[in-house]
Amino acid sequence: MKEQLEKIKEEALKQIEASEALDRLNEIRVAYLGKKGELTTVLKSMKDVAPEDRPKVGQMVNDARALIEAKLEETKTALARKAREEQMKLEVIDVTLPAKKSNVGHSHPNTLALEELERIFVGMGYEVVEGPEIEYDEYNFTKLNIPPNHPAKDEQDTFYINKDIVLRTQTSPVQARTMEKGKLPIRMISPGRVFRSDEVDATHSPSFHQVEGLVIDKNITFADLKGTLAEFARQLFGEDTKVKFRPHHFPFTEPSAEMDVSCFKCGGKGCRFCKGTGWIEILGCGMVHPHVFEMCGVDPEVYTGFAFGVGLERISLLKYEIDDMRLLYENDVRFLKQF
Ligand code: 2NL
Repeated sequence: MKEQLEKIKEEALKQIEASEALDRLNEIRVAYLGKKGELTTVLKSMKDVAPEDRPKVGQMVNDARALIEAKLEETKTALARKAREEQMKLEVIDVTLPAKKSNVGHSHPNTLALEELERIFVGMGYEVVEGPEIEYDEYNFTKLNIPPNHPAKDEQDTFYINKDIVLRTQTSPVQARTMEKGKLPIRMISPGRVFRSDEVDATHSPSFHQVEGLVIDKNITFADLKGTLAEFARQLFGEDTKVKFRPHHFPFTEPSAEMDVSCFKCGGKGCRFCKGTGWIEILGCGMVHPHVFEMCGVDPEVYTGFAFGVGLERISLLKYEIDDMRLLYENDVRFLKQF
């Protein structure tokens, strides 16, 4: 019986040492220590042992069991550690690999055009002032010499929040508010979103952007307007750009004009871009109407001034040769990346 026990013990230890997986250890445990395991079988045959030898044999069986269990436990720990080390090796992070490329956005053509306009006017000493997109009818129309029932209210039809409040149709209310504050002289541009109740097509949108300018001081004349806007055109479209002023009408300026620039594509000879005329219409402008001054608290006997308004989309479309305004509002990165 003693030899049998020794053999079982040796065989068990040998198998434990040779095992390479935790599953295998469990099989060994069942085979030796389980209910039908080899050691258990020995215990069951105790009845064949002489009564006086039973305690000794019992002790030997227990020792063998303890030894096998200890060996199993020790091997289990070693195998688990080895498995973990291998896992760590597999999961190691190579910090020298190139990083994932992050998707960087791109400035919108309107943003690029606005930054260019701001750069030019800030360079001439203008301040950039922004204001609310929802305005009182009074600031959007009345104070700009567009009284109730004026036909310009039809041309600039907009979205009414109620009978007194509208989505602004121009950024001039920002300038009216600046004049009211009474700090003169003024040299400002007011860029921002404006609204008109227009159908969407290649050149119209119910929401677009405007940059208006306003200069008020003593002795400001139409010559200042022409000189300033000619310089603006040269900086925006190139040193050789010529400008031309055509008489026009705006309710808030008198006299008023539209300014054309010589076509920067053909240099004024006439091409597809300028529809054969050699000129491209750029902005509206004029001398601030004395009635506007009065309604905004500026004394027209002391001060004069000029104002102008540019459609920002018009500049982006021209500058970047885009032929449909709708492309500006579709948020397609493939389009945006081109500029
Ligand atoms: C256009 C024409 C213009 C103004 C805007 C203005 C503002 C004040 C007083 C007087 Cl507070 N005038 N703004 C003047 C002339 C023309 O815009 O066609 N814009 C796209």
